[in-house]
Amino acid sequence: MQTGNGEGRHGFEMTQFLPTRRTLVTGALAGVATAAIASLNGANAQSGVRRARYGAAVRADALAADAAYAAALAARCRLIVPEGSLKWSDLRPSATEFRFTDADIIAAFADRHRIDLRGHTLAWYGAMPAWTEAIASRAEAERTLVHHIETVVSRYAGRIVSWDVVNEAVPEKPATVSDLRPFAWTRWLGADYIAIAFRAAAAADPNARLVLNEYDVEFVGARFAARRAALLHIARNLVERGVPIHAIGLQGHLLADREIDRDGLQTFLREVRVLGLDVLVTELDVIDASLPGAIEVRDARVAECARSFLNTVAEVTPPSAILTWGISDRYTWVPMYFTRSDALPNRPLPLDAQMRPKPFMAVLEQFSRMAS
Ligand code: 9MR
Repeated sequence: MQTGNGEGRHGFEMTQFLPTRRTLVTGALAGVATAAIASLNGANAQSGVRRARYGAAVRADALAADAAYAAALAARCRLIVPEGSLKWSDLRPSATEFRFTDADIIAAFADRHRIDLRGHTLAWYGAMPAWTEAIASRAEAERTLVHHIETVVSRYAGRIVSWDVVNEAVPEKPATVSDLRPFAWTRWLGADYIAIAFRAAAAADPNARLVLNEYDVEFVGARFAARRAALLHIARNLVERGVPIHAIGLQGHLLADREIDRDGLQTFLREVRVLGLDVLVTELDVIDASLPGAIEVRDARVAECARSFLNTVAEVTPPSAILTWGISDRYTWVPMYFTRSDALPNRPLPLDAQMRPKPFMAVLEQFSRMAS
């Protein structure tokens, strides 16, 4: 099993924390972020290094159509991950076809700008095409899952440096630690689908970093504690059986009205480190539906929420990557589920809809290394 820093194709040096010119300029411009970032030097002093590379989830259609969006990604990201283009729903119109057009657009952009790629995701209940419901046996399920992973991972071997192999295996509200979210793979393969997926990914690209990705593990409350316990149970099981897994991905879709469970999350992260696993923040954004409408107040609260989360993580284990789920409020999934009652547009991401940096970006600059 590999552990370590998650270095990518385009280099990964351990850099001592030093504020960059951009950090200072943006920090000054941001103004309202000053309070939010004031305590960050403490976090970085504690962790000693700012090892996380910054990245963002990318939409292929927007990349092709929107030059300002493409420029913002190229200017800031050391890593990108397709937001949808590598999901089964997007790649697999039928049991016999693969459609790589959109994923290839994003991969070509990454190559052109010397940005590393992450892959999302090889097994996820949320993106199963309808045809998988017709799978009729354990053998067929295993064959289908393994064939998909072999085909997709080997196509991008050496280019996708890390994969969210299994996404959201834990049910919304697990009753026991071994509860799994039901879908086609659990129906036929039970809990084995997880090890099967990790082993197939490792066989297809032995150098890729393999990640178990999960959401809603950060907050105070019994449901979140149960989710941490269930996630740890899966990870421990894999490590004890020698299944190749390298990291836990904390999605980090932060609910602005919930308190981060500092003790609970840090205890969990220490356990993750004991297992020899790395930690990434894979889908960070701040769900602002409950926050006041006033933009300066809202943006400051969003930045503070992200800071509090990243600080809690970095004190135990500086993540090897921090990716936001999108880079600009122009393209975000948040209004699909969390529209505001005042009908104002959501502002969950580090750049606003005009690609201007918000206080959230200043926080990210304190915790991670950007493209330049
Ligand atoms: O942001 C993604 C959205 O555009 C898609 O419609 C949706 C379904 O594929 O998935 C969203 O991304 C999710 C990610 O894949 C897994 N974690 C939660 C993300 C937000 O819902």
